[in-house]
Amino acid sequence: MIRLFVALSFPDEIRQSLAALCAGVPGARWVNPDQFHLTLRFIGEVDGRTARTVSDALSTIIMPDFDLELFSVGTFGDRRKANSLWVGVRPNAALNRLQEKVDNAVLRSGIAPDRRKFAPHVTLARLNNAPFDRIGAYLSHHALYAGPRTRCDRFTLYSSFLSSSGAIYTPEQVYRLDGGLAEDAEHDWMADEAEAWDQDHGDWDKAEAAAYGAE
Ligand code: 2AM
Repeated sequence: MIRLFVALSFPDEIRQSLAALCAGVPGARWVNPDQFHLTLRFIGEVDGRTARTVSDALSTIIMPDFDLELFSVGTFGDRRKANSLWVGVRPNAALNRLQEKVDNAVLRSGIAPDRRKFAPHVTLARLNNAPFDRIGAYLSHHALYAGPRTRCDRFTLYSSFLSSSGAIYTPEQVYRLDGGLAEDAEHDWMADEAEAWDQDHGDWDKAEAAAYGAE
């Protein structure tokens, strides 16, 4: 099984700009700049075959490139007990359209709907009992933060590995918005995973095919 999500990754210019925001809240666990991303759809644990189906569905997405601007900061969780600190996005119809296309592709692959409304954000830190007044000061100080404008022409299927020092995100496949696959995915896990799955379940597939009278 593999834990997956679909997200936008960012160029170095944006990572550096976000990294500069990662200070000033005692006890915050700041995200490593390599790991910054904007989640379009969390998928969760799937087997190799489902992963391949999801990836095939994602590869059919085509739409024009668009610009994105990160803007302002906020928290999730109770007002007095925030659990994460994030950067938001200036309202962006094209980003919402991409999110809908990704969501539809994931649903078509048989993954359960995500009931939460899309709230585009880039998590900067996880918080655990951070002082309320320091969070308030941080939010006021960075309320008008505006990241460099960036062109989005691709999105990424990531795996997430939960280690003792936190989650490690790995880009597994990169999809260009013009419909092509980018060359810079880290490794061809889907072929490996899917092959392992097929080896484990091949006999079952054949038995099922026979039961349904297939050739
Ligand atoms: P977050 O940054 O706000 O925590 C990988 O876990 C990515 O998927 C994170 O960006 C996380 O958002 C997002 N995500 C959305 N729903 C999730 C869920 N139910 N469990 C874990 N991560 C989720």
